[in-house]
Amino acid sequence: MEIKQDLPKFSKRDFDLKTWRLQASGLVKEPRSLRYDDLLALPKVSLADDFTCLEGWVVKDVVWEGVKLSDVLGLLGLKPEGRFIRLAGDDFSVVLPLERALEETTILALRKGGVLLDEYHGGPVRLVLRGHECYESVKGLNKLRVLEASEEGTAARIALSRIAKR
Ligand SMILES: Nc1nc2c(c(=O)[nH]1)N[C@H]1C(S)=C(S)[C@@H](COP(=O)(O)O)O[C@H]1N2
Ligand SMILES: [Mo]
Repeated sequence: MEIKQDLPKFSKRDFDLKTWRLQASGLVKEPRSLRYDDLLALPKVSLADDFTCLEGWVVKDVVWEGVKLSDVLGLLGLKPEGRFIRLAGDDFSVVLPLERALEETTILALRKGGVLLDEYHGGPVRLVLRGHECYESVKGLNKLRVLEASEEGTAARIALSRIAKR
């Protein structure tokens, strides 16, 4: 396993914090778009973990800071029928059971290594969870949808097809 000093830069996704929104839909009491400032108003948490990609590299002890997904869902209110959640960027999505989404260590990261997430590392908001698969760390997260039944996200397929091409 190759040890990298920092997460590699794969692609650039531009964003503007003033117009950025996290669109929330599905089984929430108050479906609405959250602004970056709504996230900044929540309590900050941090999480340190090795980041291991299935393609065979690891970055040791990446320190993420952000807000708990459970606090974000607290702003929206969950309907009792909700069992799963889809978390997505423009082109990439994962579906998690709500129990996993509500864990203390499931965060929407805003910073990595003390620095605001930039357009190369999935800014402004990136999903990070304890013990995740690399592809579960959705970069450029801007949509969430609470679901009654599970469905397939695109993340695993996209990430695994990259490996198959190598
Ligand atoms: N939106 C989006 N997020 C993504 C991916 C992607 O292709 N698109 N790839 C995932 C995979 S497989 C890895 S290893 C990491 C890479 O993170 P990095 O670009 O910060 O190095 O992002 C994850 N999140
Ligand atoms: Mo990966």
